[in-house]
Amino acid sequence: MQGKNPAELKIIKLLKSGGAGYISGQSISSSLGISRTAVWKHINSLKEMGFSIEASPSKGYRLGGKKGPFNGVGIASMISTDIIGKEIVFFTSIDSTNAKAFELGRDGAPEGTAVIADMQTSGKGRIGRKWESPPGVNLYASIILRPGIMPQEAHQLTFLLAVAAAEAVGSYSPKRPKVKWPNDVLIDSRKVAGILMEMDSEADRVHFVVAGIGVNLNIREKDFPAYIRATAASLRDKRGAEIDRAEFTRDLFSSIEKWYKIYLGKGFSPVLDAWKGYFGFEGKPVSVSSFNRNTSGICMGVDKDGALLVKTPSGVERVISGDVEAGE
Ligand code: BT5
Repeated sequence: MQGKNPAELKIIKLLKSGGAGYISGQSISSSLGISRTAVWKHINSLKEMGFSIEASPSKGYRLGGKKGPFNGVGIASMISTDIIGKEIVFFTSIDSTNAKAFELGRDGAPEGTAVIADMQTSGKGRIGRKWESPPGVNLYASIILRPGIMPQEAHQLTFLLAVAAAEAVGSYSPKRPKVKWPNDVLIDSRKVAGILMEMDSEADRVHFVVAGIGVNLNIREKDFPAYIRATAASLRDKRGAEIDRAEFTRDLFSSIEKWYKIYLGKGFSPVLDAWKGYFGFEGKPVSVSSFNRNTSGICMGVDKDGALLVKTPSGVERVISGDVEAGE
């Protein structure tokens, strides 16, 4: 884990607030209540992290034009939300951000704590599947939520995350993304983001939910492992330009927070309505595999709880979990 250094984050925020102007070492030292030498040391460590900071002996310090690094301080200095990502726990490498967030959740980490990693060695998909998580290119994030809901309502947060992810992806994509029931964000029918919700609960109460999200930001499609090359998409390739990962994280977290506040205030229905606006399967033939069952038919949309409705020769079936494929 990268050491959290509140002084460094404060210095970056001060420099950002100064815009193109210089801020004197003296004013940084007095607003943080630390010595000028300590300021100088922090500035050096920020430079080592990859921040471009210009120093002038007479005027002080200011931020250079280069974008900040993708690390705990770099991301935290961008975040403008009240809840989501208020606390950022960053790793250059970890097995799974979901596993770590679960551990932190059990230890009582506050709502909104976000675990983010540059790479994952055992990134998880649903039901024991794998999430490809190479370094230096994508976003892998897990957020702890404590919404005070019943376990049977927790799946609603998957829809919430999918809406927020589609919204954030959409603001970088020339094409409007679609959502695949229940948890994928697609561009041109290929998966650009996946969501994994895990919860800690007792019979009638959710203690916390870990909302995990992986977004293929700057990976090149040719670099995907062969088994997903035909089904995965990269936002970089769709957009034709690099995406700043810290900026994307800021935008994603703002969207999640916006929808989370709507959900807490007004319930699931506005979230589901927004989700339907991204859903591309209604009226189309689908085939859904869940556990030991396959259901094929025409997709009739989703009901008020988010269950998938599939019209089959024997009637309309209600599917509550599984994987959807476009059918014949
Ligand atoms: C998901 O599962 O889509 C959930 C993915 C959640 C990943 C995030 S990253 C941060 C957090 N920490 C974790 O450990 N996980 C979460 P599922 O619907 O089961 O899809 C998994 C399937 O997608 C795999 O079996 C592959 O076929 C495919 N896949 C794997 N990596 C991919 C990638 N990077 N891009 C697109 N498809 C991928």
